[in-house]
Amino acid sequence: MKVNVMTDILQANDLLARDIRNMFHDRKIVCWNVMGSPGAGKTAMLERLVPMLPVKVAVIEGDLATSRDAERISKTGVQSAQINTNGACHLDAAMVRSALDTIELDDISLLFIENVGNLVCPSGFDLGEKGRIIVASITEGDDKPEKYPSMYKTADLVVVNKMDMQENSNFKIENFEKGLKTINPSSDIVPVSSVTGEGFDKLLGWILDRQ
Ligand SMILES: Nc1nc2c(ncn2[C@@H]2O[C@H](COP(=O)(O)OP(=O)(O)OP(=O)(O)O)[C@@H](O)[C@H]2O)c(=O)[nH]1
Ligand SMILES: [Mg+2]
Repeated sequence: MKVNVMTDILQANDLLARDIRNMFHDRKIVCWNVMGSPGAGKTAMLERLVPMLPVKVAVIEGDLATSRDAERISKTGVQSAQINTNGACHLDAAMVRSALDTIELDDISLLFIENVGNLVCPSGFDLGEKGRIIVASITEGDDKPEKYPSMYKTADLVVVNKMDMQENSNFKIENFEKGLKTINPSSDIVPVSSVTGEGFDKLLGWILDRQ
């Protein structure tokens, strides 16, 4: 008898993610799964964006080890929770379900889940989110959408971070955009710098349009 363990794991995850999505719907909570490479600036983007938001926010942080990202987010004054995956390269719905128990859901209408830094594994795991935001950074190179299609094809929005470093890089936003459109024509794209704040008005507008 052939046992397809991966299919079973994904089916179980999808069932739990469906329950989480229904719960978010009932509570009118909009949830974004924030994904991207290690060090792309996922936490830095959230640190700048969260204080700009006129709605109540919480952030769930996913990392292999340490609580550093949740500590950084808590300094903005919003609720945060840290998941440590103990080696796993992605979050799954069961981990998110446990973290949700530590958040006052009555107090929020917007939730960001920062996934483990990885451009492959997180894409296969539904967390019950409304949609997906990929944070890319210009130091990764402008060819990444086509090289990591499984991730980029699931994005609703790609935030291209670290635009303040463009002068010293060979990154061309038009190459990146062309590759993204090939993989995922419906994704939006917003270039930003989490250091200077460039692009954050547009990013804020994108989030609030979907709130
Ligand atoms: N110059 C510049 N540096 C940035 C920007 N955004 C983030 N950084 C720096 O990039 C490094 C990584 O930022 P993080 O926010 O920790 O990145 P991350 O994607 O959350 O990383 P992981 O959670 O470890 O995957 C830090 O040293 C940040 O200060 C930016 O817009 N410009
Ligand atoms: Mg981070």
